Amino acid sequence: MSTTISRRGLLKGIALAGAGASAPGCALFAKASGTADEPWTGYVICDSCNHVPQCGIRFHAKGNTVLKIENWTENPRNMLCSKGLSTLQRLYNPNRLLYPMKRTNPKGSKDPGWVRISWDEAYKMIAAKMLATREKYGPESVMFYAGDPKEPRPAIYRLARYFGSTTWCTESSVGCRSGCMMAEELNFGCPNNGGTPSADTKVYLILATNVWSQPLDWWKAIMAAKDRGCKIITIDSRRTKAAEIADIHLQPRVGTDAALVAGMCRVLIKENLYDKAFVEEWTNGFEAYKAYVEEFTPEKTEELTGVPAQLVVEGARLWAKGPGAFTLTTQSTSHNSNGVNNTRALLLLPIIMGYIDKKGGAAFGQGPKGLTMAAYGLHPTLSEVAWFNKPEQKARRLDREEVPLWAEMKDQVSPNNFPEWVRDGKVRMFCGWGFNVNIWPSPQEYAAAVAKLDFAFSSDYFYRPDSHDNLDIVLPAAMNYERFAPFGWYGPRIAVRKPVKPLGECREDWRIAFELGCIVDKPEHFFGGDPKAACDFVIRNLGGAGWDAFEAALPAVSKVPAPEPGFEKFRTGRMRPDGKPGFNTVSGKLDFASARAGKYGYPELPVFKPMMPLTKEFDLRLMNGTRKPHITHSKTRSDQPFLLDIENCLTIDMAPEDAEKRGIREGDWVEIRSPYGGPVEAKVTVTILVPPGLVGAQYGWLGKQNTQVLVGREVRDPMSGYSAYFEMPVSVKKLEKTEA
Ligand SMILES: Nc1nc2c(c(=O)[nH]1)N[C@H]1C(S)=C(S)[C@@H](COP(=O)(O)OP(=O)(O)OC[C@H]3O[C@@H](n4cnc5c(=O)[nH]c(N)nc54)[C@H](O)[C@@H]3O)O[C@H]1N2
Ligand SMILES: Nc1nc2c(c(=O)[nH]1)N[C@H]1C(S)=C(S)[C@@H](COP(=O)(O)OP(=O)(O)OC[C@H]3O[C@@H](n4cnc5c(=O)[nH]c(N)nc54)[C@H](O)[C@@H]3O)O[C@H]1N2
Ligand SMILES: [Mo]
Repeated sequence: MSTTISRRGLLKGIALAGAGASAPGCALFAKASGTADEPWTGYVICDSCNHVPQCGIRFHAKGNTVLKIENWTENPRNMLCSKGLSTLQRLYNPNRLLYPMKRTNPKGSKDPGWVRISWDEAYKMIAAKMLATREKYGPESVMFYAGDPKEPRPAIYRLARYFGSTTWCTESSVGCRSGCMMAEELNFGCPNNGGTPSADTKVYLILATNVWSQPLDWWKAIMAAKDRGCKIITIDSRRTKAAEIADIHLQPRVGTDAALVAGMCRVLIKENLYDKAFVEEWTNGFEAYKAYVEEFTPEKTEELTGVPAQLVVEGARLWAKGPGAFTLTTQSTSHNSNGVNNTRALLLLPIIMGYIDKKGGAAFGQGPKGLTMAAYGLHPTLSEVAWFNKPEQKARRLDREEVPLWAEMKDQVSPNNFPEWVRDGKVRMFCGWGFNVNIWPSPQEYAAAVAKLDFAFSSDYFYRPDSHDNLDIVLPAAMNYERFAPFGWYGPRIAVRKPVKPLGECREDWRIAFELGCIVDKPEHFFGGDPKAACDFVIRNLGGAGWDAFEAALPAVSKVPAPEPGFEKFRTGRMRPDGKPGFNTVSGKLDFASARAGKYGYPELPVFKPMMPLTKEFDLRLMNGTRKPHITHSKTRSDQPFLLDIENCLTIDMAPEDAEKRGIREGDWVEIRSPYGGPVEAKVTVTILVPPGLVGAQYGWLGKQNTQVLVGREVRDPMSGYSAYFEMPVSVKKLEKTEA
């Protein structure tokens, strides 16, 4: 598949789509400047979703202008989707930020009065503020933040570390995958959210994972397994594509997974289907869990979850016909107020059956030494992750009393109390990369906090009024086609890039972080400001031949040495840093009960807890944010106008019964309210994708269509500090209007 667009056609398309994100009063578009007309071929990584699947893009350029893109077939991830294929529209979008800008009007003014400044001036102002703020209020008062963009992170980790601030946080510590990862680490002693089924897998468990959130090859692998005769069980609150192809679809009400799993485990125990020998030798706390699940009869489980009693039994019996593998959502089960425990419960299913690291079971893959995307640190040595994990740093953390288990386990601070930190003077300055206030519940409160800071800057592709209007400086970031760092990696394989030069004065994020580091600290800590040198350092650290050799090999994707794969690595000490058999948990075993959680007053077992009750007024539950194939968070709308052709406003999914009761039909406009905010306006799709009682929505639409105002800040999972994005009770009423 490939896509080609002409500059003229592109500009026309964008004008029609009315891209709503330009900076007031700035000429932002510069022509791509090429040197020669020689056609050449480049290689980069797609950054459309969350910088994680790292799908490969091959592009054809003339001079410095990319004319056409296609699948980079030699790359292990080589199928571009609608989002990736439209990224050229983003690269040449006339609303791109191209120059550093500073405000000239006081905060709170309607027009910030942005003027173009040089990088020198921007760096001088920022560095002076960083040093003065640290001097006066201590290092923790300077907050470092990266949004969904994960690629800038390794460099920002390093900047925060050498600047000496533990107030380093990301969208993952606000509310992405780290909540589920916390559950994985509590149960397994390491992150593991599963993988695709192998040739020997007999049953595959899809735990709340959305086909549309995954790279295209994910679905292909599952369909291939199904063709081989592998049985599929899907546990999802909606009737998704993954539910449609399942042999058994278990559809618990949102946030009730801990009860469903308790019911299933009770069946496995009563019918003696579980792996007794494995449980005895390799797990901890089984007896306590066994006693806990006693009350979760199939009937009681049905009452709590909505899953028919018979299906609870059948689901458990089918799962016992393993070996079984699983895949776990990256985030959605952590988006309710019992999120970590619901996720821990789901992850007991492979444990109780002993499918851990067995042939055909749940693999515990090990990449090249130290290379871990799990912390989005790319490489712990580059990111200096060890520094953040030292006791003296942990003792200084701003979140240590608010989310103590999180603070112990995670190297990134939980910033969900950012408004309170600003109010109390704990945070004075903000250094952002890809910062979006609309990630948060009640985003207006976070925007107001930004306005109260002494100084704030962020780097971005575009000017986003909600997030940027109260900054002091906005910096233009180079896009994926224009940067060297970081390289893509797929197990032992490493894909370096051959990019174009940035448009205007854009700079890559790694360079911005390193250049600031050179000023506030020492150039020798920051590779003299050179991102490519930093990547070369990591590649050589991994035993690879280095950047130049890897670039010369393009389009082939090079390799670094990696540990031999192997099964049951826990028997031979490969799962623990000390080399002893077992797992890297406190108990040394897989934990049904976690003393680590108990230490801070959380329940040791992954217990069930009811969700916020619905009321007469707020009689539906809002699942605010499940993924769609053509949308990423708040991006990919006006940035890539092709995608607005698919959907150009907030649409919500409603079950036919719920729509009918309210006199609502497909295509009607409605208003949504919650106890915390609204009204939010949306167009309705009537669909069996959602069960009665549940409304599904996309977050990321702005203005009157911004669903984040419906989410209350105080409803959180106490373990992760994450907001209950998927739990809010809402009302939905028909509006008498036909246009947005
Ligand atoms: N209600 C609800 N809220 C949610 C979620 C949900 O499901 N429901 N999901 C949560 C999850 S899982 C996530 S990951 C977050 C996502 O939350 P965000 O991090 O807010 O994601 P984006 O909307 O992608 O915004 C990121 C910003 O970074 C900019 N950007 C993109 N790439 C780069 C880059 O490489 N460099 C720089 N400098 N800037 C860049 C974009 O232009 C954009 O302005 O939202 C969370 N919030
Ligand atoms: N197209 C696209 N792809 C993306 C993104 C994007 O914005 N767009 N974002 C990327 C990012 S940052 C992330 S974190 C991932 C998210 O990836 P996923 O977590 O896979 O995505 P979601 O669609 O939020 O949720 C998955 C499923 O969980 C179900 N679910 C929700 N709550 C519950 C519950 O309480 N119990 C059960 N059993 N099921 C539940 C939903 O019905 C949904 O089908 O996607 C990444 N990929
Ligand atoms: Mo995410």
